[in-house]
Amino acid sequence: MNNDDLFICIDHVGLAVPDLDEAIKFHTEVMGWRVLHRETNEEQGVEEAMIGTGDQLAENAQIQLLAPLNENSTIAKFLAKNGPGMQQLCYRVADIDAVSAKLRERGVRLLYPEPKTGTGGARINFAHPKDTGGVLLEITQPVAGH
Ligand code: CMX
Repeated sequence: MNNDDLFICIDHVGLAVPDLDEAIKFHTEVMGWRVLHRETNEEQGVEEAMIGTGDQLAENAQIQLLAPLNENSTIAKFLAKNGPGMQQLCYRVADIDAVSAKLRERGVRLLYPEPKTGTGGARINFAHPKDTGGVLLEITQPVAGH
């Protein structure tokens, strides 16, 4: 990794789905991906699964399946407006505090003043699609060892 690089790689692409079990079935049985991790994140209002290849989270690029936990969920709102589909792109970073500072310095507004907790305990934040050319951009610092 070059010292000037902000990002390590694409960590995952997030897909909004109405039903997590059905989406897992399609992406494993038809697409041949593997479920690497599954959890409920109350704060984000989602039931989610990370699918991909390899043996553990954040080993390779992943697909995150995101189903709404309730009707107030960001994902419920997204599904009502757009239907199922790509909701976010997520870049992996080594130091989210340093990258957040750099992005803010360059005029990109992040949604949260401090990182929140994402998949598998990762530290996450988001840049609003209005600041990033129409793509909801997440940045994630996975837990060391994942
Ligand atoms: N991708 C691209 N554009 C999007 C978008 C998305 N996912 N979500 C909203 N937008 C656009 C809308 O199209 C709309 O544009 P126009 O004004 O041109 O019509 C504008 O943003 C506002 O849309 P909205 O429906 O009113 O949405 P909100 O402002 O209520 O919410 C956002 C947008 C980004 C603040 C909200 O989705 C958010 O807080 N996201 C971050 C948290 C999150 O996504 N959590 C779930 C995943 C958890 C995880 O990854 O772990």
